[in-house]
Amino acid sequence: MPFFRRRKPWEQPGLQETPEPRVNEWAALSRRGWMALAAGGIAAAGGAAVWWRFGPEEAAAEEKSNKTAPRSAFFPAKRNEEFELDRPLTDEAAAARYNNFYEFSTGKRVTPYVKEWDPSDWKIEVAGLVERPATFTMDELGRRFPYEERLYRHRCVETWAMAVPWTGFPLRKLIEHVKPLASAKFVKFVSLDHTKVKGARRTSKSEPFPYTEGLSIAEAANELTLLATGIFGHALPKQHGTPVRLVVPWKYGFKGAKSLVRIEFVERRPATFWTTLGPEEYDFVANVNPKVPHPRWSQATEWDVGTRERRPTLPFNGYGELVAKLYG
Ligand SMILES: Nc1nc2c(c(=O)[nH]1)N[C@H]1C(S)=C(S)[C@@H](COP(=O)(O)O)O[C@H]1N2
Ligand SMILES: [Mo]
Repeated sequence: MPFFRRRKPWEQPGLQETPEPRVNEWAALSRRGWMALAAGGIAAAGGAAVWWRFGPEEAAAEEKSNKTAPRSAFFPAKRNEEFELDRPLTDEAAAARYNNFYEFSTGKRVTPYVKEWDPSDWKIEVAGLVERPATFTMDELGRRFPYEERLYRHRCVETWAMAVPWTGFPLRKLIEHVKPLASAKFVKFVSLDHTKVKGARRTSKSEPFPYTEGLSIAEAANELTLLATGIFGHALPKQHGTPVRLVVPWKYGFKGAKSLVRIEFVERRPATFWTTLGPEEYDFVANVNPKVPHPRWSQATEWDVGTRERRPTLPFNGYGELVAKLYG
């Protein structure tokens, strides 16, 4: 055994439990992010800003530049009142500034790195073991599958949590449209290829990009599983995974692959990003479970990225009634 080794990108402090959120947020910044933020904070707010945090002007400019332009006719969508929360919504700006998007940064402040990314002219391909493969532009997707809004809880495996209104549609509707063959047992989700995207992180070959996730067909067709195209009544900002991402609210957040370019119906369980990197930390099923600790921290409680309040973690993130049957 070497007596020290270099930290791999996924072993950075940002992935560990967060006993004191603000300290962690600071520690989680990659060196590159840390320097950019320090410069931004000082430029925006003069000497008054705490040097390592964003000033309000910088934050406002950032938010504006990272919204997906233009707001289309699909937003805001009508809220589906069936999905109620047991907690207040997380502050929109807080949720938009505490993200995981490893193609761009290993820190939580993703927004500075998505500025130069131009995701217009997006297409999403649906392929594999289906009767009717299809490719959709975002316009075609919105016209084919009417959007609705749902209030969902979100729980990251790192213990941070939020509660947000997503806009999108049940993945089940897309499944019905493409008609999977009987041999299709799993659905694979593939995120963008960031390697030629301006501003993206220079990732190493040992990181299994493109980011990939997977669900069993039954999980994919569950009423809760969404393809999300918006949040807080507008199109997804880049850092949240513009223009279309997966949302699986009873599972840890890493299952919700962002910026999808391909959905593929397959026979075998697909290899996925985090499960490939650390199967004992990030298992394929990844249902939220307060009783199963991460190897390095407890999952018994979680904290909201807006209020920083801690609360107990709920089994299946509170969605047991709708999904426990999948695992019985
Ligand atoms: N392509 C891609 N998708 C991703 C990730 C990522 O790094 N890359 N991070 C995941 C993790 S760990 C979480 S918790 C959620 C975070 O979503 P949010 O930043 O919109 O809150 O996105 C998930 N989807
Ligand atoms: Mo996560």
